[in-house]
Amino acid sequence: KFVQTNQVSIINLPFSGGQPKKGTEDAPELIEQAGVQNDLENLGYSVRYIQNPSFKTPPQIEGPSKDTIKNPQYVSDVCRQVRDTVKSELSQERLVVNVGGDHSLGMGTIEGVQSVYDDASVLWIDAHADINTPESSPSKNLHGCPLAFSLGYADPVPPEFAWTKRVIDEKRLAFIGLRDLDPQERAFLREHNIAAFTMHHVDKYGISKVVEMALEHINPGNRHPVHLSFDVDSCDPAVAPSTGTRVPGGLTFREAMYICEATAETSTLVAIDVMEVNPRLGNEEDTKATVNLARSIIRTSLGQTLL
Ligand code: Z70
Ligand code: MN
Ligand code: MN
Ligand code: MN
Repeated sequence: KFVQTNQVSIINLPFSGGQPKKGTEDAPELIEQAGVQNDLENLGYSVRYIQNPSFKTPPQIEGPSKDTIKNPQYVSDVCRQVRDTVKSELSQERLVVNVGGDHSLGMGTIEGVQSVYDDASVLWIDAHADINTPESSPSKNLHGCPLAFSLGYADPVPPEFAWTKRVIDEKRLAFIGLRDLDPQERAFLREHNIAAFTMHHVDKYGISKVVEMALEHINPGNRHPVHLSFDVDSCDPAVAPSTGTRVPGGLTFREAMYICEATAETSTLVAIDVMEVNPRLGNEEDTKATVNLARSIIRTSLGQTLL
């Protein structure tokens, strides 16, 4: 174990600036109200909650421009604060649970984790690879770009993101759940030989083999701390209906839990992100199901279903 204590910091990240749909800023509060603190206390953890209410409001309206990334200063400012908070909590030998918010926050959580555990592996569970550079991004939404910053692919780096660094190596990164890739994303995955397991691989090998291959690739012998970054759109829209980009043919609820359980079993987890829940999308039942999924991802990754 890399974290010896039973202390967990849950960092609420109410933020939607990395994509165009309002609503992901409402998710942390609803996930908190679902009873996550109680879940973790029942597992023997002591929980500290960190709120970031200021993330909800853009500091100023940034001019819409068709050819450049959206809200760069807002996303940058928030992600830099996220990096610092994650770093500070991990430095106190606590586990960190980051509750988003949209997945642009990942550039902040990754840098925060890497600043304390610089050989940590990243397991990215997503329908998307989120590895576009600002230039390659067809949508210009920054939630499609966090990994390009963490891998140092953005060239040129937009001035707002000059603080980002190449903090992870490709051999410490694996994906599960991919099924919606842009052309340059596919090129990066191939060119750099990144362990990318699509839904086709989940069908072909089954989830247990895929998770085994992914973890063996990024974390041979369980010698590295693991950062699990979970975008709920990796799951099928039937399981995670309230999310901004629903892509058919995703993970079942059990496949998602299997990933969390297998990660928990390694005893190497230092940080989890749960991202892209948007309670304003879908009906009340949809929102309940998606919030409940997020709650299950958190408690299962922290050992709920292990003997
Ligand atoms: C696309 C882009 C994305 C989430 C959509 C989509 C990225 N590759 N990520 N929804 N969560 O815009 O770059
Ligand atoms: Mn994502
Ligand atoms: Mn590193
Ligand atoms: Mn996604």
